[in-house]
This record gives sequence, structure tokens and C-alpha cells, in this order.
Amino acid sequence: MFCSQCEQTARGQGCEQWGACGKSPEVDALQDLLTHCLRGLGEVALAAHQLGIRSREADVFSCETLFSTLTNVNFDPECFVQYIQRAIALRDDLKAKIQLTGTPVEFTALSSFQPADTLEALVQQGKDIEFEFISSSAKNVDIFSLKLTILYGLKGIAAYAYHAQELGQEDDRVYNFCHEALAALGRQDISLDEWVNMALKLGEINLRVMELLDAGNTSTYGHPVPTSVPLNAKQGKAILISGHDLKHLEELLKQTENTGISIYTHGEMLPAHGYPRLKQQYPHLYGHYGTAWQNQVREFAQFPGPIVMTTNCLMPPHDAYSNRVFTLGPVGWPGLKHLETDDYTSVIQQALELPGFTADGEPRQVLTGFARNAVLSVAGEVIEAVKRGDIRHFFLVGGCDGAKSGRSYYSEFVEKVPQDCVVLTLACGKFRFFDKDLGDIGGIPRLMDVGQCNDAYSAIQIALALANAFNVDVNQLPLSMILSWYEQKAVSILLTLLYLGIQDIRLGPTLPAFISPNVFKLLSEKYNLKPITTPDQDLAACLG
Ligand code: SF4
Ligand code: SF3
Repeated sequence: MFCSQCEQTARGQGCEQWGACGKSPEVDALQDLLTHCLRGLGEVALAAHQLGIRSREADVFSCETLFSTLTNVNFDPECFVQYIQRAIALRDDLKAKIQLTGTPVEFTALSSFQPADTLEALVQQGKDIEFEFISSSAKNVDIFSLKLTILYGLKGIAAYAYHAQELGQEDDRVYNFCHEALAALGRQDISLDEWVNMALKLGEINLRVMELLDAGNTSTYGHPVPTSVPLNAKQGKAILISGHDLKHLEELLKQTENTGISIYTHGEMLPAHGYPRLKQQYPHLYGHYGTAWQNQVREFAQFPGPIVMTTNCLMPPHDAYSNRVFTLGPVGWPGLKHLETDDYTSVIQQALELPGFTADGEPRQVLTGFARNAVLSVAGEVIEAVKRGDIRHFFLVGGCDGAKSGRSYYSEFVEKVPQDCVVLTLACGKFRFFDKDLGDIGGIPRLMDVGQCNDAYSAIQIALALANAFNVDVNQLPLSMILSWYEQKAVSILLTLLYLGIQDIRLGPTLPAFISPNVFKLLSEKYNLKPITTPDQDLAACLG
């Protein structure tokens, strides 16, 4: 196997024996084979679109299944076998429809690829395809690096597009780009500059996807408002829900109304508490449990109820709690109970059988809900505070968390931020400092949680609105971005920031293994993208 898509990759180069995330070589090969089949489906879907034939099923399927190959989402070989078969069926269905039009269309070998009949043979096909793809790196390591960047960025786009369509927000431009970029990955006739442009185009399309997702979230659940969320347990039955999917959370809340069960969020689900139409409508959306995803083995073992995983990050489950974990949508692990629909009957039944929390915990709280509307509603006060010199600088300290050492940089950085500076944060990296009381500056909190990684659009809008209010370019704002990455959604967000021309981003804890030295040189020359160093050195540079 070879996989280098996340920050945890072995030796900072690539997982070759077994995934550091727990992904087996078998699943890795099946994921590569699925991607190959999606490329064929993409080629046919594009040709069909040109003839006015649209398959929404193929569009959404491509996003859902590409999402399933993102780090820490799906580890179940059987699930990938089904996805592969479905990709081929959708492709052939579209091909038949094209044929019926009588228009001759030429396809590449991708669109006639036939998967094998047995699991073993499928795995071998996946390995062969992977070998061929990796071998192409010898021709031009920089183009290979850009292809990987695009493939991984597409996984991020697919995840966001999947969430957006669940909330009724879609744009054919997004689906077309995904099909186009997937189909292009095998081409040898594209120059380095054209690959660079495609990576930036990916950033542009990702901005559109995040805009759709933001519209889906806010039109369905209202604009988040600053909300205090209990971190302590409440006596009684409990269900824990993790991941990013608000729609699944809403369904769970509906079905647990008047059951006496309290719903606790975990990980990236924390910002759900800020949405008025979730929090106010469902008072049993009680509190938040646990910290970052990499602590789940210890924390899930101690949770006295069932656990629902709606998206990443799922770690290899421990025997101590695996019979209490339910997966949904693109998430999977062999042997875990997978819910095919949003019917939570079995989860509720298990919650009622399990003890729940036997006593109330010591009261502790955290604030969330500082999305764009909440922050911009006090924009006047913020601008005045900056003009008076009360606020010297803003830091956006956001991104993924991860299991590797070196991530204490981010908590140390936030602790060392001077008293006259404000920290905006988003995504799961915040769990290293989310419960710190940093106080306020004239009533403006010094630590504001903008939301999930899915809310990066909100953070971008805050920056653009402030730049507009100060009548300066966003790069001239007293704002520094200190980003942490782990999985592929972060890759798509980084490409969006570069597409927007954001300069001086500091990225860590390590640079992506798939970015070649030349590609990084290009990015650092054009955008001044740089690796993090030490909190003291970076703070001094940002404030200097
Ligand atoms: Fe390795 Fe990350 Fe790929 Fe898992 S997702 S196999 S940890 S590079
Ligand atoms: Fe986190 Fe897995 Fe990236 Fe949504 S939950 S940010 S790592």
C-alpha cells in the first residue's frame, strides 16, 4: 500500500505496511480502486451532461463515496466492494442513456474498466492501479505532487458538497468540477502550470461549496448565536453524537424528544449548540462530552450510552465500547452497527438499557456560536476597539487536531497571545485550548469559536468584512492565520485561502508529505506560505 493523504502518515512520508490511522492495505487498495471507478463514472457523467442528461444520483454518489475515502471515515472492505459495484452500475446506466441519443461519444479505457468478482481479486486490481499511479511519479515528481494535492482536495470538496446537498444546497458547477478533475488525474498531457491552475480552481470551487454548506446550515438552523454549553454530565440516560453532520443530529433530536434521554455532542459537533433551531427547539440537546478525536478510545469507553459517528474522525474502536458505536452515511468499520437510514430506534433502545450518568457532574461550561453573523453584529465595537488600540491583533488559530506530538505548539501559542489580542478558532484543533478562559477586551471575548472546519466560510467572511470595514486588503488587516492540518478537508480549505490570495499563512505541525520541495517553494514564493516554528518566534513575527 501507499497512502500519504494525512498528516499522521508514517515517517512523514507515506504509510506502506499498514495505515497509522488503522487503515489496512486491503482497504487502501479498495479505496484506490473505488477512486479509479469514480474517475470512469466522472468521464461518462461529463459526457452525459453535455448531452443534457444529468444523474443527480451519480453526482451525490461520487461525493459520498469519495468522502468515505477521507482519513478516519470508513475502514470496511465490504462497504467499498458495494461502492465499486454501484459506481460501475451508475456509469453503465449513463452510458446506455448516451447511446440512446444516437450521438457518438469517445471514451477512454477508464469508462470500460470492469471490476473483478471476488474481494481478493478486487484488492489485487486496486494494488495494480495504485502501483501504476505511483510509478507515474518517476516521470515528474512535481506534477505527481500536484495530482495528489488535487485528489486530496477533491476529497475535502466531496465531504462539504455531501453535507450541503443533505440540506438542499447544490450547484452543478461543483459536481462537474469533481468529475472533470477526477477524470483528469490520469492524464499525461497537462503541464505543471496547468496543474497549478487546477489546484487554484479547486480552491475556488471549494469556496462555492463552503458557501452552499453555510447557506444550508444557516437557512435550516438559523445563524449561530453565542451559547454556553455544559461540559459536565447530567444524571440520566445519554446518547453521544460525533462528527460534522447537523442533519443527522437533527433527526436524532427529533426521535429522542420526550424520551428523557439527553443528547451530548462530541468533537466537531460542539458548534451545533449555537444554532437556534437546534438548541431552542430541542432542550434535550444538553451538553458536550470529551475532547479531541484522538482521545476517543479513553473517552468513549467511559461514556455510559451509545455513540453515533456521523463522519470523521473514527478511530479503530476498542472492545470496551465497540458494541455501543453506530455508524452512518459514509462512515464504517467492520462489525460496527451501521444505520442504513436515519432511524435511531436501535440507538434509543440501547440508551434506555444502559445506565446513563448516575449523578450530575461538577458544573463546567464553554462558549461556542461565534459564527459570522454573531461576530459581525459587533463589528462596530470591534472596529472601534482596534482604532482605540485596545485590540492590537487577531489570530485565527484553526484546523485539525491529531495524535502526533508537536501539536502542543497550538495550545502554547494561544496561551502566549498577548492580552490585547483576540483569538478566533474553528475546527477540532481547538480542543487543545477550547475551555481556557481568556477573558475579554471591553466585552469582546478574547477567544471566539467560529465553528466546525465546515464553517471555514464563516471565518473567511469575517476576515473579508473586516477588511471591507477598514477599507484595506485582507492581507493588510492585523490578522494572522496559524493553521493546523490533519486530513483532506484542510487541504481544500488551504487551496481556497490561496485562491483568495491570502498571504503569510503559517501551517503545521508538519508540512504535507505529498507537497514536493519545488511545489512548496512555488507556494512560499507566491503566497509566503510557511511552516510554523516556535510559538514565541511566530508570535513575534506576526506582531512585529
Ligand atoms: Fe496513513 Fe493517513 Fe493514509 Fe491513514 S490516511 S493510511 S494514516 S496517510
Ligand atoms: Fe477534525 Fe477529524 Fe480535521 Fe473537522 S474531526 S477538522 S481532523
